[in-house]
Amino acid sequence: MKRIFSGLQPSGVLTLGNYLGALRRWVELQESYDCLYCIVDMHAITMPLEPTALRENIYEVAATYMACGLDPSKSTLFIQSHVAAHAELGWMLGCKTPMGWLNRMTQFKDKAGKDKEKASLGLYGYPCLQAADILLYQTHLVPVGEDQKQHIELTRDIAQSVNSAYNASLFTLPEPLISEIGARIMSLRDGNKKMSKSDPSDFSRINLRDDTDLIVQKIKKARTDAEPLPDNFDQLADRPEARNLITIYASLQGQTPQKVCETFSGQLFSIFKPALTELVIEKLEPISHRINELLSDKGELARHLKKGAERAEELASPTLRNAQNIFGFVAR
Ligand code: AQP
Repeated sequence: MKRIFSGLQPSGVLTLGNYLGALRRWVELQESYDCLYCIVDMHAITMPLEPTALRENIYEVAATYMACGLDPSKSTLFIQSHVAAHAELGWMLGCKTPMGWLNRMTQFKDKAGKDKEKASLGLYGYPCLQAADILLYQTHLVPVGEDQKQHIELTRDIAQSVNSAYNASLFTLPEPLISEIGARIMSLRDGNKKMSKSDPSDFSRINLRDDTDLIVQKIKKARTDAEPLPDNFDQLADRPEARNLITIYASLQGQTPQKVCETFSGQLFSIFKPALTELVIEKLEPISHRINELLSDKGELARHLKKGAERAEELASPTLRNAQNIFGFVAR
């Protein structure tokens, strides 16, 4: 059976972007693949984050995974730092990755901002740890949003260069798996910026745990324009905010954006926004309700995560040992 690996950072409350770009797809995939879904806490500390918030977020992400439909009896759900092989292989791959490759990564440029001198080494080396996450499990497919495509390509480059440097087939070359619709959900305040859980403005995103009132307010305040909606999605090329709201609707409704344009053709946002609000609430309310239920028993969540980590460790161990041997380390 082909293997899938993916992960989410517990860097905040998960958003509609995380759901549509990643989680929803993961749930479908668990029916036909051997899936490992990780809570990548070691990635989350590459940016400033309070320890108490991180701990809360980790449980919250675990509860969100399960509330969205990930089933611990079908998928391996675990916390990255519970499997030390991630850090070990991450370091080894970092030593084999030219800085020139890392310098091209747009995520580092976006997250480091203007003051690169203050960014951490961890943020710069993030893609090497991500490569380790994926390569440890001989992963075939990595379901991600569009924003992560570059990192998966880098993972392939690292795997290929290590395999050929040591003339060994140490790592399987993974492929990204990117949905056609919902792969890039944008901020509600700026249609050219990705919806992100760490954006300082809460009104830039819809969180999976937002209550009905907040969803109503956020969609009401979402930036749009005064033009009516066209009957053709392609005509929204220069209207990023309108394009984004149509994409969200289409993605949640399981329709093409073109079909949504046909339905709402000629309508203003005063008509479209309430329809979108209703749909978002209908889809997210059961999820947020279930998250709250699951969070009321953290012991149970921890038991699932422990079992997941045990399986992940078993799977990761042969690849790590092999890599250590090939690199020339002496076995203990
Ligand atoms: N806006 C988005 N649209 C579609 N997919 C998205 N993803 C994230 N944002 C969107 C997908 O969610 C998965 C996990 O992301 P992550 O937590 O590892 O980090 P990220 O991509 O950097 O996501 P965020 O929400 O923007 O986190 P912060 O703010 O901490 O950086 C990935 O598959 C990603 O593609």
